[in-house]
Amino acid sequence: MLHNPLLPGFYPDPSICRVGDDFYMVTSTFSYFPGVPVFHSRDLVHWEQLGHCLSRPSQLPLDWQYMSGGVYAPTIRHHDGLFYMVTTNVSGMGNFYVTAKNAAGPWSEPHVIKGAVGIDPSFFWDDDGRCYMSGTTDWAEQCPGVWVCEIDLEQDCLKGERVLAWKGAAVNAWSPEAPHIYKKDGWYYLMIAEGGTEDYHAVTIARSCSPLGPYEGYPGNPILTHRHLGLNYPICNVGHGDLVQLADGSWYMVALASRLIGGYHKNMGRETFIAPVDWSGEWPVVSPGTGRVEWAYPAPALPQHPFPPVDHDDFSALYWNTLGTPAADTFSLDGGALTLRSPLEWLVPDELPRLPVPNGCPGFYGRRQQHMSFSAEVTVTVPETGEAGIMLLQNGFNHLRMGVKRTAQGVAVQAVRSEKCGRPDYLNPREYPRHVDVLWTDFLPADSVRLGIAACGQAHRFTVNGQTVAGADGSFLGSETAGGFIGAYVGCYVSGQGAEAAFRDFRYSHDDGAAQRTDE
Ligand code: 6LW
Repeated sequence: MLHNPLLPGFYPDPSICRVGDDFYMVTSTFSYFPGVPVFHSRDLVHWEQLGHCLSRPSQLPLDWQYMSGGVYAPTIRHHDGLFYMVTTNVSGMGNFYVTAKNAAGPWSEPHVIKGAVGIDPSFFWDDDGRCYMSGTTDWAEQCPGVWVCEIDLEQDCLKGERVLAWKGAAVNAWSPEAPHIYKKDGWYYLMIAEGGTEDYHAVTIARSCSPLGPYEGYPGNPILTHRHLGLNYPICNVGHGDLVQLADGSWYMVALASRLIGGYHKNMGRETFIAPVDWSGEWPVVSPGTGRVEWAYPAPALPQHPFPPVDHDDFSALYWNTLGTPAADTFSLDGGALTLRSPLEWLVPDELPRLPVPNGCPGFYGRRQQHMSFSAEVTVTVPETGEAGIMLLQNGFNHLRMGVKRTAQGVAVQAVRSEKCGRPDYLNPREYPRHVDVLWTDFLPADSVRLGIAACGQAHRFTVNGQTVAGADGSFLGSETAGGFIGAYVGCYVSGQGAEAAFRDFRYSHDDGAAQRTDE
């Protein structure tokens, strides 16, 4: 079976392409480093991560970045023996692409595309070899819509004027974005997302006899949305899709959506889902028969190709990220042990969730929360200065953490809930009240301690050496209250000027069975 979510956890804005018998997929990563993970599959069911498109600081500068800044929606395509990944670094570089002969890398240095405004870039090659770029109009432009323009990949610039190709299906459509062009039966189809990335999200489509338009909307739009299913439907905010055609001619769509945890709370952010598409007629029919994204579908008729399981607990696994671009001395891995360094006390200042250091990581190394019910534990060596521990991080303001620090009374162990709601990622964070609650404190005569955070839905528990010491509701950890575009990470943190801490034996386990996928 094909199970949803296809990529559980914070894997938004999926883009997919096929090269022969192999499928490749990328997703957006905002301020996490390395950026834009690349996944590979041969059957659409099993996926392995090959690496990242943006793995060097020169490809992904993240200076003084909001956590929801950085890298927005990527597109992956393959043309003439080369992979192209085109995306936007919204806080500096703008629209750029990187190329690779092998999707596992190495990927090139960024090619910044001159004259390409807005976000959500995509490439389409016509049969005559010309390449067209599509993207959204800039937020500052008067007319929201998606644009198309021929692009010169020798000079990395647009050829001629951008054409406002389509403004979306709805009258005064919100946030027309995520355009991709496909050619089928002589028509150029322009598929976009509209309605915004929250509960009005939708996928709509138009077509033209020229890649530059004019595009005419499908009268049956949208082709996919859950906007009419209400805020209790367990898969919500479906949109931002990309299509792939299999060798047998059948089609599939990958799209982003969120699983709800205990109400309209999307702690894990936007995840990657998949649905079959019947495109035997003139317009694509997504998830035929039900019209909504299901928890499972029959697998495509392809030979099964599983991959060996990944040890997610190994700090060197590809799933681990720093928050921000790490400086050379930010962290080191020695065998199974991690040493993490912080340039400053980053859990206090009001400037967060903007990354508090220029082109640097404040002192966080984590992996995505991928399950509604999970448990994570790590052994922390008490740092000489500063504080270190385990954290379930939505952003710098909104997190649960269990940490240790040296005090005059001895080694203090604390469970902390930090909340600052009111969409601080978009607006001036100072305008919103922040609550930092110390839920539990004790003093231990130890130099190292095993700290844990576990969740069963929104009921979160803090553990010390395997014993539960405190609990907290976690429903403030979703972007619908915390703001921004990202999903929760769980990992190791250290905070304090020059503070350094060692971590070992990280364990992440989960209890999500098939039943919990449906939020039962
Ligand atoms: C992305 C836009 C969107 O660029 O959210 O859901 C933005 N869609 O297309 C950030 O992921």
